[in-house]
Order: sequence, then C-alpha cells, then structure tokens
Amino acid sequence: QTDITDILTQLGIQDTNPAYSTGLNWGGENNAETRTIHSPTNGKTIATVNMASEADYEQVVTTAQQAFLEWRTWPSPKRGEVVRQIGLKLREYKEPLGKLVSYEMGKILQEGLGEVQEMIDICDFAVGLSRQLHGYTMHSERPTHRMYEQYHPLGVVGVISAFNFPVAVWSWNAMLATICGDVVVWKPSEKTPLTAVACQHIIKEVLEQNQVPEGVFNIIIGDAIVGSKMAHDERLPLISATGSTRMGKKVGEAVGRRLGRSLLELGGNNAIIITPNADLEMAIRAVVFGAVGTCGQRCTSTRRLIIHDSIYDEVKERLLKVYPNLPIGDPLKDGILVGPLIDKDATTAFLDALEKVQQEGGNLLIGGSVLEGEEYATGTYVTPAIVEAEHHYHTVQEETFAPILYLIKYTGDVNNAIDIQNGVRQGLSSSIFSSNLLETEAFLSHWGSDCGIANVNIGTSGAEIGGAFGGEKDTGGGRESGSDAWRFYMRRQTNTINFGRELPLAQGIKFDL
Ligand code: UN1
Repeated sequence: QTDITDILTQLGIQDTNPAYSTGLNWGGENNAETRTIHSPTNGKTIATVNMASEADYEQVVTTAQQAFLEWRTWPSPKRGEVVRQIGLKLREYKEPLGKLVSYEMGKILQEGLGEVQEMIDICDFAVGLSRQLHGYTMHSERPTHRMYEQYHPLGVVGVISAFNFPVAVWSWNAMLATICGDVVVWKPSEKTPLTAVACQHIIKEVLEQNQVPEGVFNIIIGDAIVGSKMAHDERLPLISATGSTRMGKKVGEAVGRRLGRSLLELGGNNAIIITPNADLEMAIRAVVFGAVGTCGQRCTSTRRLIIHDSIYDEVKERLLKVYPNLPIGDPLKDGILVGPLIDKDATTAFLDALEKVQQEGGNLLIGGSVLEGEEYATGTYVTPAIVEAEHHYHTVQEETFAPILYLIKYTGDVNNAIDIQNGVRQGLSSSIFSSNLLETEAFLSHWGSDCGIANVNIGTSGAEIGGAFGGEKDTGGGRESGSDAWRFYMRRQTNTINFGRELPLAQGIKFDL
C-alpha cells in the first residue's frame, strides 16, 4: 500500500487548494465554488480545489501581461538557466510527482514516472535550445544590403491540458515558451488539477532564487468556462490546447475569429498495420502496450489493427492468449499493467461504444466488462476489449478514449492497408510492422501514412520528446515538443539593412524624384 498522505504533504497539496497561482503568490482560496478530487484508483478524496472566479482570471492575466514586459528582456540563455534548474527540481521530485500522477490520473506508476521523465527531457532540450532560436540569413538582391530574420517573444501563452498527460503536456509547452521569452497561463484539466498544483510548488524555489518576475508561470483552476475565456481573450496571442476534437474545434474557432494562433493536439484513431513480413513477436508486444497501456487513454493509443488476411488468425490467437492474463488493478501496485479509467463517465463511454459496434455487426472477442469486487469498487476498472470489425463502422471511425482494439482485415498489397489506415478523420499516429523495405517505404512515402507520426516496427504510442508531436486533419495540425516546434511560440521578423549611401529599390524599380 502506498501512503499517499506523505506524498501529498511533500508536494505541497493541502486539504483545500487555492484557485490560482502566479508563481510565488496564490489566490482565490475562499471562493464559493470548489471541486473535490477523488482518485480513480480507489475513489478516496485526494483534496479539494477552489475554482477560479472572474476576478481571479483577470488577476492572473494582468499579472502575466506585466511579467511578460520584463521576461522578454532577459537573454534567452538566462531563461534557459531557470529551466535547467526546474529540470533539476523535477529530478529531485520525480518519485513523488510520478506517484501523484499515477494516483490522480490512474496510469501505472512506471508510466507516471515516465511522464515526469518526459518533463525532465523537455527541460534539457529547452536549455540547449535557449542558445539557438535561430533564423535564416538571406542574400539581398540589392548591393550593400543585408537580410536576415529573427524570432522574438510572442506574449502570454495559454495552455489548456488534458487529464491523461496531466503534467508532461504542460512542460512541453511551458518549457519551450519560457525560453522563447513568453509567459504561460496554464489551465490544467479539472479532472487532474492537483498534479498541476504540485508542479507549481516544485518550481517555486527556482523562481524565488532566480528572481523570476511574478506572473511568468501561472496556473488557473477552472473548467470549460475558463478555457473558453482564454480562447476568446485577445491578450493571449497563442492558445495551445490538448483534448478532444470537439473541444479543439471550439477553441480553434474562437481563437481564429480574433486571428490569434492556436496549437491544437486533438484526438487520434491510431492504427498499426501488420503485414505478412512482420516480426509477430515484436508486433504483439507493441500492440498490447499501445492498446491497453494507460488503459487506452493516450491520444496515441492503438485503436485499430489492420492485419493481412494470411496472418489474421495467428495475430488474433496470439492476442487472445495475452489479454486474459493482463494484470488489471491498483496502478501503484507492482506488476499491474492496466489501471482504471479516469471516471465513471469514461466507463459508460467504453460500454456504449462496445454496444454500438456490436449493433453495427462487430464481434466482441474478449473483454468489455466492468470489474467488480472490493479492489474495483470505483466502477472504473474494465477488461480491455478486442472487437473484430469493419473499417467503415461508425464506431470504428470515432475515437473512444478507452481500451478497445478493433481488428480489421486487409487483402492484397500494403497500399490497401494504407488506404484503410488513412480512411478516418483523425491523423495523429500510425505504425507498420514489416521487414520488407518496399512495404515500409511505401508506408512512409508521399502517398503513405497521412499522420503526423509514422513509425516502422514501433507502436503508435510512446513518442520521444525530441520529435515534433502532433497530427493532421481532426487531430488539429499543431506540433509541440521537439524539432522546431519552438518557432510557433515566437513571432518572426524579417530585417533588411542598408549599409550603403544609395537607396536602390527592390525589383529594379526606378522612382526618381
Ligand atoms: C497524449 O496522449 O496526449 O507519445 C500525449 C506518447 C506520449 C505522449 C502522449 N509521449 O504516447
């Protein structure tokens, strides 16, 4: 049994937690509206949070705006130094924060720790980046002229994160934004606010010791109303939002209407293609991790398996040997691989999807029940399901945030599998298992996978932070984390400088006065 009380104290979680923080200062502790957070693992109360009021929101945004004016003048490597120290703090608190992630969200401890590791990794990445943030230089067509471009800080960045990666997604956004000279207003999911409160406590010493202006790192606890306020708020030039496509469309529309920037990382409907040339041992391991890991609640979770008909029965049998033995239970317990769903609504969505797909003609092979008994009293523990289905079923076309794996058969060559893989509205992650170069290269070609992530002999989930993360179509088009995702957090400026005594015009235009 993990004693969570110690962990909460160590992370600064109180019985009742303030509604916002602008760094060292906290506020909104006496608000009328509060929300009590229960662990999906055992239903016990973790703590209560105050929900932000209108005045709290104003306080946070105006403090952030003020902070930006100073923060943007710090040299980027100095901002990087702050992020470096945050990375050290996260290393120090990896164990308790990982446990709280696991306890509040329900993912297994290994994955909770993995999530904190992603935070540490993005800090390291951002520190190096703080000495780069480079633009191109170009050759001017005019003599004694020079052209280059530079990247400047953007302003107050709003981050709306989801419950499933309650802290890592913040860090991908916040650490890049911070070295870019932006300040961040973070609205964590109302389902997992305590991990956010914990992060704010973890970084406070660093903020204090480095005299970081109040308002560079902000959190605000609220629901969709606060999210909508942020989306409509012209003072926030960039909104980075992670969650459902439905939510993302609302945010994108509101931000678009005011010509702001939105970075959307929305639903996935990720598939793995298994061709006759696959190493099935590897493929099965990847499929199981992708489909049941985090109880199917990653945006990168594997939802569809597109299998060549010549090996279909073998793949199916192998999966049916693994699934009955999946250790399901308290995610903090050693040896458990599948924790609970986030709440009972998620359980209902899981059951509904299974019912619908069967009505459409799907064949439920295994799983699909809600576990009962003392250990499972929350009603959030389910047995991961495998369903034989057809690609065009409405249910298969949609993302259900739960452990349901659809088996879909393909015949003929790999292009038929790729067509099925691309034949959904979402475009986040995709994989192929094959050791045949002709198949794998077709999958990666211009006419191959249409997703933001396309992997070979690796599953759909568990991306590294070094790559740009995100996807196309209904996934929203945004890219976070590695590569040059940082550019989106800055404003680009083209500079042309004349160091001569003539004023030649571009395009050879003569305009003699
Ligand atoms: C998410 O589910 O929103 O690639 C993020 C992965 C993780 C991130 C998932 N690194 O599965």
